[in-house]
Amino acid sequence: GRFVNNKLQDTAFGHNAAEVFDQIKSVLILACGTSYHSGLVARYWFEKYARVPCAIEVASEFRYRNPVISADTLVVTISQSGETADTLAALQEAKKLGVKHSLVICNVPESSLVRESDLVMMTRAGPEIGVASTKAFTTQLVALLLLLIAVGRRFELSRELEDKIVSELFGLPGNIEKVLKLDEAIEVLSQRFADKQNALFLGRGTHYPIAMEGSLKLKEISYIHAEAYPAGELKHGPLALIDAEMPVVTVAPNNNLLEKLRSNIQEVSARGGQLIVFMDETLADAGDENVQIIKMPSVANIISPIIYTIPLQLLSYHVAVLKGTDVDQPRNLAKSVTV
Ligand code: F1P
Repeated sequence: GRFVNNKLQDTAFGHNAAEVFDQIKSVLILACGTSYHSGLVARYWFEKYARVPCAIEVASEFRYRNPVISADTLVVTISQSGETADTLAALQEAKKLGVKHSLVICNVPESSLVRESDLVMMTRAGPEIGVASTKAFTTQLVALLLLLIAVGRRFELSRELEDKIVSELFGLPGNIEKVLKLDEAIEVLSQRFADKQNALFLGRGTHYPIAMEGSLKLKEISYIHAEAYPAGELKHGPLALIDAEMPVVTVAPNNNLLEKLRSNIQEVSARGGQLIVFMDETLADAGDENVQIIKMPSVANIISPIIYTIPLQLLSYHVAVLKGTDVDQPRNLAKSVTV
């Protein structure tokens, strides 16, 4: 019942959702870990496509800051488990500060965050067996696109873009199937990482948080130290780290980005660095022997963060398997951090 005649219903978020969405003037997203990264993508979407003022903070810091927050803000928490203590505490802090409306994007119906929130969007990603969040992340992104429609309609999201998002979402399974076919190529690529101590991930715009998520996955399951930077920040410090021992993974779906990345590519290549670029199959190669290109299916910008997440998850998986680490139960980590 979420869609009637291809139009998303407000009630997908709860019976009083329309009333809440009509009142809000801005969105504040609070989440931890992987869920924070999906929120970061959503901030780009909300502001870029619908001009919805959107802020985001890691939930674990929110209550230590005495933030200025207005009552007509919609607080959106994102959590796979619904039990992350810092996210729950942040929601409670926001309510103490006078916020009236809250919505949770969550995978567990009977969880604390669901109980504490006015509106609920269940992700239905199925049980996450491994500790590191993967399908929950891509599903959160889908839920956030639906929220973009519901809230964005009240701001500046055009009807045309709304229809485009809906049709791209219906086409998503087919595109994901195509990306999964890259599995073998990514397995081969993973050999370049197995003996490395460090890696860098670069992205721009909505793909910067995807680079962050790629680096978090590599850390979590293969224990390789990885950092993500916005592509433009490379020359402001991290370039000093580049040598043959530092693979640089770049998420560069569109031409505009690839053009701007050419100087990055040269900078890395000149220092003997290995560059791995995930890019749209329709674009021309960078043409450099130190650059390995993985060609991705050509997809609309709006859904490309979902599509580009998958090869990065596969990369971490194959590196972890090669290194013999426990993919499902990484050392020191818990499925939900309840303290
Ligand atoms: C947040 C999170 C996960 C991470 C690990 C620890 O959990 O940081 O993203 O992979 O499981 O917790 P949640 O609030 O999304 O359940």
